[in-house]
Formats: sequence, C-alpha cells, structure tokens
Amino acid sequence: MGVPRSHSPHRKTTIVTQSLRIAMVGAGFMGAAHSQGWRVAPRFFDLPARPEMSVLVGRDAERTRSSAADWGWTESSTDWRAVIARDDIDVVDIVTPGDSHAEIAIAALEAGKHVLCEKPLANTVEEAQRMTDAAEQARRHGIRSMVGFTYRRVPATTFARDLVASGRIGEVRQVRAEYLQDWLSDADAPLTWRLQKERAGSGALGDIGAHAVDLAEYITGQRVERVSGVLETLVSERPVLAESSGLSGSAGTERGAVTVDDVALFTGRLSSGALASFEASRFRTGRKNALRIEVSGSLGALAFDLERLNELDLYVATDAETELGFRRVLVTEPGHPYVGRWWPTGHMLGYEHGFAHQAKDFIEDVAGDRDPRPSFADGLHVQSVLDAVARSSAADSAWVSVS
Ligand code: SOE
Repeated sequence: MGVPRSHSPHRKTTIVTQSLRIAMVGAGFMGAAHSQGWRVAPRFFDLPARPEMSVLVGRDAERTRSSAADWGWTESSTDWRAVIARDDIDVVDIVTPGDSHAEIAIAALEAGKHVLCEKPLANTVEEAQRMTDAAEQARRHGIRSMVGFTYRRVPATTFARDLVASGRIGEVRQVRAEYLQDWLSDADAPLTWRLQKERAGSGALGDIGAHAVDLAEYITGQRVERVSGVLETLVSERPVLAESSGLSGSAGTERGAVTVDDVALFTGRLSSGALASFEASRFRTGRKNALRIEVSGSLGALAFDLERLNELDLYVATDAETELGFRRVLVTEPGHPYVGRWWPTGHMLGYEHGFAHQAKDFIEDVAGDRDPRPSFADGLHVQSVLDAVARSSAADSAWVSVS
C-alpha cells in the first residue's frame, strides 16, 4: 500500500555544472507545452545537465518577444537559421507545423545540434527518411535526436508498457487504439493550418492517429506491418482565417477547401500477427482529447484513456472467478514511472507533466551519451504506417504493407 509521503517533492541532490542551451523553433500551443517541460523538469528531477531556455524563435517579432517573456526564454528571434548557426546553442527543439520539420531538423543536425522534433516527424515518408538519414549521420558524431510522442511519458502508459513487457497480461492477442476529439464537429470551425495538406501533411490521421499508432507500438513492443483503412473528409469547406494559428483564430465569410482527412479508420496487423484496430477523428462529439488504448492478452488486459490519465484499468484473468473484473489502478504511487518526484500518493498529474518527463528523458540521454527513444527511425516508421493507410484508402481499403 502506498504510504502518504511528506509534502517534499524537491528532493534533489545533484549539483549540476553542465548546461544544455536550448533554442525552440515555433511559438504556438506546442511551444507553450514544451516550454513548460523545459522549465519544470530541472526543478523536480535530478538531471545530469541543466536546460537553459536560451532562444525562442517565431515568425512574428513582437508576439515571439512577448511569448518568450511569458514562458521564460532569455531571448527571442525570427531567424531560425541564424540561431542554429550560433555556437552557444546545443539543442534545437522543433514545434512548428510539419511542413518545416525536415528543413529545420536537417540544418540543426548538420550544425551539430541535438534535436527534439514534434510529431508527426514529417509530412511525407520521403522527408522523414531524409531526417532519419541526417540523424544517423549526426549520431556518429555524438549528436542525438528524438521525436516528441509525449504520451509515452504519461506514467500510466509507461506503466502499461512495463506490464506488457513483464508478461503480466500474457500474449497480446488484440489491440484497440483510438484518438477522439470533437473540435471540428462545428462545420463553421475555421480553416486552420491543421486542415491544409501542404502545411500539416494529413488531418486526423497524422495529427492524432500518429499518437495512437506510436502508443500501440510502444505498449505492445510490436510494429504495425500491414494496414487496411479509409480516410474521409466530412466538411469539405470552412471559413478562411486571416491568420491561422494552432486550433483556432478569427474567421471571415470566405470559405476555403479542407484538403485533409477528418476521420481515419484502419485495421492493422502487428509483427506477432495480432490484430489492431485504429480510429482517429476530430468529429467524435463529446470526446475532447480521448486517446484510448485497450490491449487484450492471454492472461489479462489493460485499458487507458487520456481523459482519465492518472488511471490504468487492469484485468487479471487469474483472479478468483467471483472477483473477476477490471480494477482501476491509480497510477500515483512513488513506485510508478516518473511519479516518485512529484506529489504524495493520490495527488494527480496532468497533461503538462508528459512534457516535463520528455524533457527529463531527453536531457538524461543527451548528457549520458545514449540514444533517446522514440528515435527519428521510430518516427519514420510511424510515418510509413500513415502513408500505408492513405495508400490503402486510395485503393478501396485494400491491405497494404508498411514499407
Ligand atoms: C491537436 O489535435 C492536438 O494538439 C495534437 O496536435 C497533439 O499532438 C495532441 O496531443 C492533442 O491534440
């Protein structure tokens, strides 16, 4: 049983001398989330190097200056190339829309900077491949890279992965993974960059389906090898924005074409032969941010829902017959992944903690000369799954191999 601990989370012991000077490119919603991660991680975790939030890079000088001040960055800039060329920057964190990931990441790696890049890794397999090649090249010189599939770092999902790896639910037989949101169910929601193929690459498939694929692969330790799927755009025109930023903005009366999918439904075959079903939708009315996964095994099952992220439902098939049922495990014990450095048992964590855990793991790996995961190669694989789903949809849902 978890013993309530005293209210003393700051049990840090190490005196850190090395610092990692970070430049973050992109200043939208993900910029705020990553800033929170960099700022908080060294205050709660004993890190081998101290992250310094050096430069925030954005497109609009005034807005970037103001965000830098709000979020705790020392400087701001509108020129990512000039920032990447600086000797006093060690890490480049990329949180821009997908259409600029490849250019920025490759330039940063070639300049000898460690790179953290938001998901999905790129907009196309070709870009993701070039990024992975550049990462491999840089790795030979001790330069590290990682993709920001942050939900791997929610304590309950990390714990789920540990349980599957330890054999607790036996052989994985079936997986159901879905990421459901409803912010597009209003047909008058504006045409943001996330609805434009040339900027976002794809719609629900890449934005949130990528998380479902990564989480399913992470928790099961398997790869999706074949898929059959369908993509659909439910509202084909939306009000054009004066300037599109993130999920919202102010729209006028002019309407423009939505060029990405609103819903992606697909079936996948995992490396072991097990079946997995996936859904990514921004039209699931009432579901705000429901990344859910259920893994059914020969000895038990696991179920997680991001809307209840401190909980993991566990079913153990060897329980007494009269007591069988999913039990709700509150993943807030000091023995659970990441939790020990936070609050006393039962005191909840939230969305932003995943970004602190991501920053912590990245810093530990960079300072410890280890390859962080998920790697660019992992990101390339997810990109190949997304591409295979699009190819399958175009071929009347035929089964397609993930290349
Ligand atoms: C928008 O749909 C979004 O912010 C995604 O881009 C994120 O990756 C996901 O974590 C939450 O939803």
